[in-house]
Amino acid sequence: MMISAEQIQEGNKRLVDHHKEEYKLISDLLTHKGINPDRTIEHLSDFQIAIPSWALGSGGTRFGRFSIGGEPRNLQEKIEDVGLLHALNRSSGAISLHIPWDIPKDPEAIKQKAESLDIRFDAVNSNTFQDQKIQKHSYKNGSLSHTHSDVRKQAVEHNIEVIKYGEMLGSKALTIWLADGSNFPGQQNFRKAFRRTLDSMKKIYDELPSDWKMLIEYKPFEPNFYSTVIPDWGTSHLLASKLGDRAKSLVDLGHHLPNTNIEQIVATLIMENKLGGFHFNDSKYADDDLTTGAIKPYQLFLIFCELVEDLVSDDPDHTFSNIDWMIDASHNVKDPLEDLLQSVEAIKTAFAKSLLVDREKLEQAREDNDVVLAQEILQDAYQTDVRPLLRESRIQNGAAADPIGLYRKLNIRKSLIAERGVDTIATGL
Ligand code: PSV
Ligand code: MN
Repeated sequence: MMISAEQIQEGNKRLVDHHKEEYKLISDLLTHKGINPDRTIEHLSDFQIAIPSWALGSGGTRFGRFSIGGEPRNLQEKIEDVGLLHALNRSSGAISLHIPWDIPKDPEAIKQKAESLDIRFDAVNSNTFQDQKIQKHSYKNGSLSHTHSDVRKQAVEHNIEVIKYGEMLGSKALTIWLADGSNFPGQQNFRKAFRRTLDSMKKIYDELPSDWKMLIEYKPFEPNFYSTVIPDWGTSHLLASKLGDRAKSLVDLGHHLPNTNIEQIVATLIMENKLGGFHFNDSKYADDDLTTGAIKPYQLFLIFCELVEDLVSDDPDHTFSNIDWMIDASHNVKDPLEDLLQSVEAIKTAFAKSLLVDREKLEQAREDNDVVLAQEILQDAYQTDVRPLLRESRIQNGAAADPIGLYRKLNIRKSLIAERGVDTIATGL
């Protein structure tokens, strides 16, 4: 199923007049502050956030899974779902595939389908955290860090195979997230596990096409509860530094212990030119995979303040455009498409607010150790209602003024259920 340009226009009609009034207010406010509204809209329009192929169905926990109905049955349908999101917000123009859940059996047809919906292929993800039926060795005790060389070899070969699939579709990055680690003290030799992981990663890095990046994700716990081989940004950064320029760290918001200062991590990685990928979600406790911005929107804003620092300074070598942005969430009770629309909106809201920070004044306040003023400057941007800016960017790009409103008005989920059935289950976590 597809949403036509006419349906979008029709849906926007009744909202446009009121929007114009609201947009005028904010564009006057920005101009008054010396910020160019058109440039801000341009930044917003350029910013695309990839949708992970595994977030299009209802996720589950180890206690249960409640299907939403009409879940995509194959890769074609997953791409169609991303096409629906992109038609509604024009900000979801990329999909990130997970192998072997999404092996493209007919890569040409898959590519064409994506092209027809204006969707490109973001980073490809390998999976050495689950055993597949046809696989020889088990990953129960690890993959790239395993004590046995034949298991490591299998995991390395899998990653190289993932690169090959990515190449067929035009991806430019491989994301590695390892479940490797240990559940009990004494179980694993930390140093040996690190060295084995590095050695395996070197073998994968050697096979990385010259215009590709290797993104190394870190996570402090789960599924292992005592230690993980790549627990934090420092370890990810260490591996990336030892591997080479094209290896970078990937920050997943859910992969930090509560209250970690993620914005500071972001600042350091950008400073070292080692931030390559970003996974958005939100959490109260750990890797909760909740809708981005649902719990800690101010933290998200502060993170964006760091992310955009070199973008707003018009530094031609800025990191921002070279980062792979992706939502990494799971939807246990919401319609996944509605949840993804909410996440994109929250991400762009934080992004837009971060663009409103008066950087010059902030820097001066910092130099003067004027703590109160520095906080006021951040709050001034954070408290601004940027929704009309986001709406204007969508309208200019032919998207829906109110994506969730239109999704509901068009009864998309009902149509998907009619087309695909109630009992469909999408591959993924
Ligand atoms: C597991 O925590 C995880 O959410 C990682 O963040 C990966 O990016 C994702 O699963 C898919 O492998
Ligand atoms: Mn992730």
